[in-house]
Amino acid sequence: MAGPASGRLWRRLMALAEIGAIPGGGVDRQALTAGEAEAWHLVIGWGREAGLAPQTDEAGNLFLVLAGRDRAAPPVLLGSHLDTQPTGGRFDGAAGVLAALDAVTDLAAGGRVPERDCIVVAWMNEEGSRFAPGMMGSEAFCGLRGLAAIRAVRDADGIGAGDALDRFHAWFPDLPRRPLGGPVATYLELHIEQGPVLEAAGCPVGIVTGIQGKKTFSVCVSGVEGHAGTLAMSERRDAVAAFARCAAALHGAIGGLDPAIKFTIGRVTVAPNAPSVIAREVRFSIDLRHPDNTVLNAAGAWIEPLCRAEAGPCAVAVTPLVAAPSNAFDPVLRDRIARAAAELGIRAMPLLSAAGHDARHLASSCPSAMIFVPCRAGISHAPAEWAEPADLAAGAGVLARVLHDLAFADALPLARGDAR
Ligand code: HGY
Ligand code: MN
Ligand code: MN
Repeated sequence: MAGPASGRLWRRLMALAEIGAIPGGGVDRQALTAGEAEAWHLVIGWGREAGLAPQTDEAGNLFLVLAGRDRAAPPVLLGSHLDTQPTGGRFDGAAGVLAALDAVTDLAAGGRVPERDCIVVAWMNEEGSRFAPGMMGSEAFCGLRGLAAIRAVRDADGIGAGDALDRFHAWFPDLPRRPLGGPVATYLELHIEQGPVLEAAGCPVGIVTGIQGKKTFSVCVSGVEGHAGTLAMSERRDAVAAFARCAAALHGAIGGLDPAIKFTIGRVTVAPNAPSVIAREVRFSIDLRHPDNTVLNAAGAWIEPLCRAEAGPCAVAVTPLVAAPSNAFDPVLRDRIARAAAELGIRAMPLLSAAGHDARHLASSCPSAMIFVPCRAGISHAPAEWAEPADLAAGAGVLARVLHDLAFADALPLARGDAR
């Protein structure tokens, strides 16, 4: 399907990708930075052209509202996120926000007032790279993480998320605030797959069955500083040496547990990080994922004992950050997505999401579903991330068609077999 919307969607994606562009076609537009604010200005402008009213909330989420006939009815929300990893791609998050904007823009242009508000959303800090953990905006919206805990988190420069949020909001002094959270009728999110399945199957649209489970931790190994040239090896409490043993043991025991497990130590910070000083402290991240919650929980329970066993003379503190079980998206919505694809003559297939998304949290509050489009070789969280215009147009077309059903349905959630 290649209509004006697909041309507009692609042009906007490429324009948005200019904000925070890095060599190799990637994007560095991290949460609550001036870059993300610039992206907000651009997207708010496009929303205003379509007659959508911009709003934000205390958690720093962005909403673009198409007013419905019954303003008191729970709205339909659709979107994703505008923040990226430091070496992110042009499509992760942005494709979902802009496809949602395209669908609501076309709905508004149709001239028929929807039964309920239809709202484009961009969630705050989905990626969790500047402030960990990620998905702060959707967790706060769904009441899964308190604002005080979110505002207390600090980035690598010691800037608190709360201060960053207040500074960010100050860049939008006239943006109305909506109450945090509230009832939602249905949530939809389009996203690139960030995996190889759809491309390998030659299929332009994925109907996401659910998101695999995820646990993240922050681990602190504490030793004692010393002179690299004078302190005997037997006297040392070397935090880097202890970290190396912990990392090797964790990769051996958990990383090799079974083919479906994903175990990542992605961030390591050393203090004082000086070549001739025996390290006082090492903080490192753990990202653990598996589709089977029993395996995920068992592997997660091994982390602390394994680290303690390898720490030697150093101390270890393991802090759980995220514990998100595998979930299943709404079967009625998945069925509706399948029918919309069939009506448009677009091939679609079910698949599990290996990557995490805000939809996981919305699914705890309302019927939610995701539409995937392929990305080249499954590459994501890297500048080489790429999606084909035709696939994005196909996925956006399916999203728009399902939105149309949700916008004009007499009642939501949709019941199985609801006619269009
Ligand atoms: O980490 C994730 O799964 C997501 O892409 N932020
Ligand atoms: Mn994403
Ligand atoms: Mn991501």
